[in-house]
Amino acid sequence: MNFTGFNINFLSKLLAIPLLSGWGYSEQRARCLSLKSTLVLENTTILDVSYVSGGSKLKPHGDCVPKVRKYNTPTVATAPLCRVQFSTNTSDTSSIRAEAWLPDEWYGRVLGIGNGGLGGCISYRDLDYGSALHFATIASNNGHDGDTGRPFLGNPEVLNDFAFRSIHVEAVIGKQIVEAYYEQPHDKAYYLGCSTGGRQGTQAALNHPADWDGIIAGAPATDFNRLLHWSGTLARHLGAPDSSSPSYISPASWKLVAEEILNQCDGIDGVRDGIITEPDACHFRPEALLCSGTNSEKCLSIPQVEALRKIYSPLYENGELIYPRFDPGSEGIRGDLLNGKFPYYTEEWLKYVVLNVTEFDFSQYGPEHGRLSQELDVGGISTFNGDFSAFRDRGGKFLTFHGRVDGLIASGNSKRLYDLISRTLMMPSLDDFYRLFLVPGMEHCARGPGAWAFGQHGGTQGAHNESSHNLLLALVDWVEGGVAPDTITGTAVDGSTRVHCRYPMRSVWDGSAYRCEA
Ligand SMILES: *[C@@H]1O[C@H](CO)[C@@H](O)[C@H](O)[C@H]1NC(C)=O
Ligand SMILES: *[C@@H]1O[C@H](CO)[C@@H](O)[C@H](O)[C@H]1NC(C)=O
Ligand SMILES: *[C@@H]1O[C@H](CO)[C@@H](O)[C@H](O)[C@H]1NC(C)=O
Ligand SMILES: *[C@@H]1O[C@H](CO)[C@@H](O)[C@H](O)[C@H]1NC(C)=O
Ligand SMILES: [Ca+2]
Repeated sequence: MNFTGFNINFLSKLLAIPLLSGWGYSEQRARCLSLKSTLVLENTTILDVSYVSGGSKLKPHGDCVPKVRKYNTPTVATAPLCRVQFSTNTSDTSSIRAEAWLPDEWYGRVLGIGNGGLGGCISYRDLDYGSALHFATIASNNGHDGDTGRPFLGNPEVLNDFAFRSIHVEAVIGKQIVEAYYEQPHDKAYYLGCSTGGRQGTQAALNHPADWDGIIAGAPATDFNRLLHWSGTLARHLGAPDSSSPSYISPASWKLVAEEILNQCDGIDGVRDGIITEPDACHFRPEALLCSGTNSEKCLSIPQVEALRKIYSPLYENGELIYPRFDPGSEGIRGDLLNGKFPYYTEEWLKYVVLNVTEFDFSQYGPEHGRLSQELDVGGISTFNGDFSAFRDRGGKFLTFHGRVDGLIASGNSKRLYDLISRTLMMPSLDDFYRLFLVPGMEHCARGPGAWAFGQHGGTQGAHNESSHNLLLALVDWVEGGVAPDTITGTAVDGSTRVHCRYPMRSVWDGSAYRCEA
């Protein structure tokens, strides 16, 4: 066994749990393959079972061709493991396709994996990540293949899988597969997801509080209907889908805007490093870019400046806050909120789920569509409810994080959810069971100029298998050792690190380093 790099808490817990030590290779392989005929689970068909030696290249489940994410590129299973592919009927008209990766060296832990966007795609990257860290890891296709909303049209049960059911099936069926294979029940169950996966994790804590002992819900797409409406509205401010609109802002002009925002706000935190630690302290004045004479590429027109004012303000309709503002500093994002197109996810959702049509003219998009989406709340997708009492009372632990240059989901929404839970449970601090880390310079779930890598998904653990630098290991320490993470240290692309603070603490530069202050 190779424990190099694990911190002491994690290690000592590992040693307490029996492994499959008694089995030799051929015995283990035979045991694995026998699952094909011996596993009998409710509503479930075992599609394939294979024993995989460490470092093997695997063929992903075939027909998932996501538009945005490339989850199903051929993947490597780092750990030797038993791979179980299965399908579970969730109703007469819906089913979930999933995989369980059961490592030879198992420490009693189950890990459920979330999805992204409107997917639709099994995250092989995270199956590998979890199983390499000795979790029996389960991931699913969220009830449909691909990253479009088309499968939802006329299929409310498929939508229900996406909205709340697939992660529950991972928990229920996954735990049974684990127990059958290892001949003993699991000890603790964890969940890991970001974006839609963050919403799924939040939904799980609210609706199936017994499923997971610890949940990581990154950059969660909570208040989902309003999130999509906000995205559509931002795009409309820029004239989308008409890129010849006078308020359209070209990529070159966005560069100007980004530079001017840094010019005005980078120094507020005490360091001009290209990162705005607290975007909420940045009161960007776009009129600084207003053309004085004739329009040119180096300045902005009045309609453009007006669009920017709206984008960098919270969205209110009829006096009601719909969604927090776009974080200044997030202009460099990939994704289609600001590029003059109508945002893909809002488009798919409105057509296939809200209006139940295949065509829609998005130049007609307006507040009434946001209201309709919110009123129907199909599948209970909104996931914006502060009542975490059942999850808290059973001892569940919840970790969430949000990048401050997330150009798809405003980080202010995670503060807003924290405050909603706090008010609902009448707990001024949620520290006992719920911690939110705000991450300066982090884009959506990963990337960006900040120190954004902290084990939030496969490929982000770098050289740091320690709970101080890895959120998943930190969660294990919290659930099993009672040691809650006060901070999390992220690693940037250049290898530098930064300590991230839990809300509502602030990250303050003291002249030589960032510290967290109340
Ligand atoms: C951390 O864990 C991963 C996955 O098990 C492994 O590939 C990597 O070598 C480990 N790194 C260290 C420093 O132990
Ligand atoms: C799942 O549903 C399909 C189609 O309705 C059916 O053919 C199959 O027998 C079901 N499987 C199980 C295990 O219930
Ligand atoms: C099996 O399917 C039935 C009907 O479709 C459903 O009520 C039940 O909850 C399902 N069981 C599991 C474990 O998903
Ligand atoms: C579209 O279909 C869903 C069921 O999938 C339904 O809840 C919703 O009310 C429908 N929308 C309209 C505008 O009828
Ligand atoms: Ca700065």
